[in-house]
Amino acid sequence: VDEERPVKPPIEDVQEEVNIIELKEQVRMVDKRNLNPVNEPTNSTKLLAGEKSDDNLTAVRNPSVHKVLAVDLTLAPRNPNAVGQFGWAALLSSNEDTEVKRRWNEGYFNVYLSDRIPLDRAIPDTRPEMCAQNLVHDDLPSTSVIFCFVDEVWSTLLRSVHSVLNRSPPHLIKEVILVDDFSTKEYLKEPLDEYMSQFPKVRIVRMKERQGLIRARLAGAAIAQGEVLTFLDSHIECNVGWLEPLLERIYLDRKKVACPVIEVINEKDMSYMLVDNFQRGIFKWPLVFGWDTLSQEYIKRNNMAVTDPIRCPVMAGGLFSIDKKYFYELGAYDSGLDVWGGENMEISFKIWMCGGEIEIIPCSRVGHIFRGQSPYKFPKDKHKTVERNLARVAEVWLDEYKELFYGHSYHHLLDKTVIDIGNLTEQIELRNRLKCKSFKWYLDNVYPDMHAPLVQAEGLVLNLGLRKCLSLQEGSLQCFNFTWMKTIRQQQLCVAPQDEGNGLALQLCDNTNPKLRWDYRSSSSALAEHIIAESSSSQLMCLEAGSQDNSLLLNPCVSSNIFQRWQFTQYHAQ
Ligand code: LR7
Ligand code: MN
Repeated sequence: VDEERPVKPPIEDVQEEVNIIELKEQVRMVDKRNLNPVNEPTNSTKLLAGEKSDDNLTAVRNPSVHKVLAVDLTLAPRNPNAVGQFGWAALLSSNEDTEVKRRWNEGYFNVYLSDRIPLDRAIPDTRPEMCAQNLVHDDLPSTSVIFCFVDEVWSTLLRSVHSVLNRSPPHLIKEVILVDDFSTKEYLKEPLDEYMSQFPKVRIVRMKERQGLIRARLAGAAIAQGEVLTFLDSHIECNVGWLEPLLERIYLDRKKVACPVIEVINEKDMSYMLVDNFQRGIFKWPLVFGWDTLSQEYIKRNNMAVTDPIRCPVMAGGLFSIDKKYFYELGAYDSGLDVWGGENMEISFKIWMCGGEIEIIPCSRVGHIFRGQSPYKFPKDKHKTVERNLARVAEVWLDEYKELFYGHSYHHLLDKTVIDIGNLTEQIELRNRLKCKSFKWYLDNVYPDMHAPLVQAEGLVLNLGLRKCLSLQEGSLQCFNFTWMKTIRQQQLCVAPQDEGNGLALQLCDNTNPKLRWDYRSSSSALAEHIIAESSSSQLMCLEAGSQDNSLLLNPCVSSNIFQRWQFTQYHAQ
């Protein structure tokens, strides 16, 4: 998932048609769509073979090109020579570097440059050619476009709105709702009201306190009058013909949730970059979003054309259209999700498990600025916010598979005294009321290629031929599994150290009890260890097979002790 995916260069003949500055480093192959999810270690940007380093601004600087004055083109005819026009990389002179750097953190992209690009610039039409043959109905439903934002950069917010107004059939746009999530910037107050007053379709709603994007979207949806809700991030550019294919899909089936292909507005040079076809949205444990290219085999088997909708196990989150009534039938978003993150998983599982479908529509394309960091402040710690949201989603939707979520580095979330994930009654009731299918059904039917073994390893055995002396090895009830919760489990019972002495016993499993957790150290030739938390002894204690009888003991770990070496008959984790 985290591999680089190639981005195709913008369409070549645009350059010939238009007499603009020769651009050498036009094509940037680094895929910006791979987010650095907060719940995964960040990878530094990888480059494709033969590429130049991308970690500076020199690629957008060309001393022979002059700074183009910021021309307000909103009301003027398009200027083919304007900086960034046609989605080409905009070039700045080297003496502008300081300004570029100075303003970078306002949005964690090239804000200085964005402010110089026309608000209604043209971008290359990146739709597959076959899209021209697609027909849509002439009585499509109208949509309310909802942008929520907090401290968004002025020029990108406006460019986002202009792209909707300019590139959508007017009769399909019921309104554009801007939900200001309690921004601190002055320019987003009266100046924004004033600017938008020239567009009768634009409505502005302001949150009275910071709510986060989930509750801000809900506030926008609550006042929406269109038949379809279309959610967009506030730093996007809708491409030619983006809307009709989304609405057509919903028109044909109101339970389909349609997403555009998310393309890339380069955060350094603001060029519009198209992405490869046949990409779907997926997740890996612990609920980390990613992109995945459909295999040739899948494409062949389903006889897929480049323009065919792509079924997605999960959506990226920010850009999609959904029938408004259906959105509310599904219970909208869980309003207990805070600020940012996880809501894409929630709505995706909910849609699939409760009778809907999520698709990427290749003939609908929208560019998005992928930023390395969030430019706005989080009311609480970002990691904590996201993991709490994800834990809510896991508890409501994942059934027994939630162990895989917690088991992939979220064990600490099991301790509900450390983290309060809030009340879930309403969400669980909703799931029951809607008679949603199980997560297993979802895995089997929507995401069958997902690797989701319920335990890490099965069949605990001693490493040696000493099976006879070990009672665990005899009879049908002798099979112990090593779970994602790190327990050594046999049905409902778990191997537990006794409070006193070095004996062990079986007790009812309790995933929240850290005393039942064992570390399996494959490096020290299959050793199951139990970490004693008591501060008095920081010594590692290991599960040991009694050498004389059938007993199991807990003894200080000694790596040379062969009675402490354990293995399993089958391992499932990668
Ligand atoms: O507290 C907040 N209040 C807000 O109004 C935090 C954010 N926001 C706004 C913000 O101004 C922006 O317009 O919400 C929007 C999304 O925030 P971003 O742009 O910081 O999010 P992102 O693009 O980094 O992250 C993706 O995942 C998010 C998880 O909650 C949301 O679903 C985003 O919409 C989503 N973006 C996309 O899907 C675009 C493609 C990214 C990919 C892959
Ligand atoms: Mn975004």
